[in-house]
Amino acid sequence: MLKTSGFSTIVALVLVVAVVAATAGAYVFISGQKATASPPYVPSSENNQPTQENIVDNTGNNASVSEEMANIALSSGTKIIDQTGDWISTGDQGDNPSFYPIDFVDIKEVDVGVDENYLYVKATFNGQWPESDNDWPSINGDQITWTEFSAMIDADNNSQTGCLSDGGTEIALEFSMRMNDTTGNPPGAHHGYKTDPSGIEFPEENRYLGDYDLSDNKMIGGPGYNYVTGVYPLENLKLTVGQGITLKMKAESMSERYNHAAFDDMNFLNGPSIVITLGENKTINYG
Ligand SMILES: [Ca+2]
Ligand SMILES: [Ca+2]
Repeated sequence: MLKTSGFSTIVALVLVVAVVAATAGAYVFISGQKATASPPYVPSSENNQPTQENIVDNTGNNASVSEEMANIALSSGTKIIDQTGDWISTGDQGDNPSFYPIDFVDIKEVDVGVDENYLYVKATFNGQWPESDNDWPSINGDQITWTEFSAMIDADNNSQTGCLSDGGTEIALEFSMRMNDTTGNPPGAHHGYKTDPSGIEFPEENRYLGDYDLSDNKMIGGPGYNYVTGVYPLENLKLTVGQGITLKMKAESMSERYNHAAFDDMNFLNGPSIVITLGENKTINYG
């Protein structure tokens, strides 16, 4: 029989604790649930510039980012508060003539934070995104099928440079969810970001050279939550802490009848400019 001294038992226990801690560190913690860690930055197959190696390596680590890390950066960042029930008409043909008050399309607050490696953007809505296909509302017999939040960044505060169709933006961050869609993680939920405007305005999918689809990675928030949080390497975005940027944001949804069943605009189409300094602890009442 193997005899184990008290000392070696302690050593063994310490080793076990260390291994468990190291393993836990390799997971992304999302709302108390463990999700297996894959590097959250994966370029889409359509566009390989820059390469996946660049994306994983250019921050100096494997990009295992927890929601807790995001919340620390966001809590010392900039908070932009939006009204609720502030629907607008875009003037497009596909507009719903009387917008549906879909609470999960209604932006309530956007938080922007940075640490030395990442930009964090969290959008909070007035209600939670559908958790499953059965949760998508039908209003007056019109089935809602899609929702999207976008944050466009005019990184040089010049509306005449960048993607002119997006208002002179150099970066586009996008979160969306579609009914009856089995792809994405969780199913139906997609997020990603675009960089390096090409100068081509149409077709729309050619507007940016850098196109990163993060949908294979577990979304922070999203389905079943009233928020979505995105994490982006500052180096890929060519942004630095302390830089002043202009934000243009919107949330919109589609139904079986309307291209815009509801539309909440935070300066994407109209309204006062939202100019922030990355890393500044400040509250802005957008109104
Ligand atoms: Ca709103
Ligand atoms: Ca610009």
